[in-house]
Amino acid sequence: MKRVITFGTFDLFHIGHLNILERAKNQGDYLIVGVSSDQLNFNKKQKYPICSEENRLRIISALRFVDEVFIEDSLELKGEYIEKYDADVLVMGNDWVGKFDEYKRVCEVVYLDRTPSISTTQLIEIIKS
Ligand code: C2G
Repeated sequence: MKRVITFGTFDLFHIGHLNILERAKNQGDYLIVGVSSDQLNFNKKQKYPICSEENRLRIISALRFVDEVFIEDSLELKGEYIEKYDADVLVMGNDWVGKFDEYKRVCEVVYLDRTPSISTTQLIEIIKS
């Protein structure tokens, strides 16, 4: 059984999130998703996501093709998470191309194309205007 791991904030869940998770699952048999904590997002962007980590985690865990979820507390712990969850494949969106190549030592690393023309930031801008 091939175990796949991926990470993300998944704030204001949209079709780009759905596409990447579905395609991540298709890279193997069992999909584990690390949902970035509120604090991780604040540290990275100086703002909190709109939806709380509890709610983002519940949304992701309700998806048919997601098998397991956990809260990702730090971007730097990817190696530990890969080991802990015994992942064979790390999937990331192609906005991260090259950034996670160091994990090729421990598992397969796959970057998938993002869905064009949609993002949480863009949704926020449209709603605001
Ligand atoms: N995504 C996508 N297409 C879009 C928007 C997002 O494929 N139009 C993908 C991203 O590439 C990512 C996932 O959806 O793989 C989640 O996106 P974000 O919530 O923006 O998460 P991100 O900030 O990339 O991850 O360890 C990584 C961190 O957890 C943050």
